[in-house]
Amino acid sequence: METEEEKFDALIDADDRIEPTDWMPENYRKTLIRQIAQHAHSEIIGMQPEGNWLTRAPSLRRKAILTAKVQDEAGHGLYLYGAAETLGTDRSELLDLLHAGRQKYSSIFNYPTLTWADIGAIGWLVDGAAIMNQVPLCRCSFGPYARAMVRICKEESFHQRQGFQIMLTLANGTDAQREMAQDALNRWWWPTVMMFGPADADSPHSEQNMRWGIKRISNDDLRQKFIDATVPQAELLGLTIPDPDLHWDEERETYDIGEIDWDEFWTVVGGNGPCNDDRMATKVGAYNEGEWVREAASAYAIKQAARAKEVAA
Ligand code: BYC
Repeated sequence: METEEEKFDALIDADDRIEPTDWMPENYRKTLIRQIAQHAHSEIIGMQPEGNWLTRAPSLRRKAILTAKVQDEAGHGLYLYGAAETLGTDRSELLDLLHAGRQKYSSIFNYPTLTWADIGAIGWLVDGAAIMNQVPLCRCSFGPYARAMVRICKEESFHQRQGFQIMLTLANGTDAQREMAQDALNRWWWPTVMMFGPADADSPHSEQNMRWGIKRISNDDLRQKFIDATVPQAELLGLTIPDPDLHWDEERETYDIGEIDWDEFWTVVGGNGPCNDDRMATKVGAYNEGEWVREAASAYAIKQAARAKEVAA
């Protein structure tokens, strides 16, 4: 008779989905909780750099669009916490781990948004990178994560376009606007390139995650796809990517880039980037201020449960 592990391996080999009620190896479950939680936390913390410009958007239309985008990120966080909960964990547990610094969120959100052009650069570059990473996750072997990603990717695609449109407007505007757009590209380019994670050779989780069908494309291959898609977009904008070594490699038929500053990446991941302390203080502060909402919601739920019991009796 087939063991549970053999059944699981057969599903993975057949490229089928694993569902929450299926048996799964403990490390598969833990890896997914780690990745989905990190992803959910990134969506929620990612609201901060953009939220910073909600009150200063240059027009009512831009403000409405940005508000909708930031709300979308909150929704993504909620779908993802929901997906993680199907693995037997609890959202409040995951938040405790984040607040205690024991779970990560994406390095990219530890950089400041200094001008309005940063909102364009985030949409264009950061959401562009996120889509590149997340489209293959729609085929992830764990059903609830894969299904959550389908809707998230549709919304991210709209976000990317609104970011590019902001950059296009600035790039075709006054000299000061063009300079602002170039400055934002200068500051966001390398952190976005780093977002895909360490080089394959230095990525401890990649091999196993690829075998389990959690990751479908490696960090380096996704990074390359992003660069190849984005360089022509920068050319269309008339902006210069801040990498003197960037060039088209005739033989490989792809762009080669200069050295990535991995020290900077690990410094930011390690909690010492420009905004790490600020992001966490804001997040923990908001959570603590929301205590009364959680108390009210749970008092209401207890009351409803008691009423349902009375009716049933
Ligand atoms: N930042 O072996 P590796 C968004 C960590 S939100 C921080 O390659 P893995 C958006 C990694 O966790 C974007 N840490 O790991 C929202 C691991 O550390 P631990 C978020 C990073 O898991 C609002 C160690 O480095 N997207 O789209 O195989 C507005 C070794 O790495 C980072 C996701 O979360 C990083 N950038 O691959 C706009 C997508 N990179 O856990 C946009 C889902 C690596 O061992 N996640 N680390 O302590 C993934 O696809 C994968 O988890 C990663 C890393 C590619 C990120």
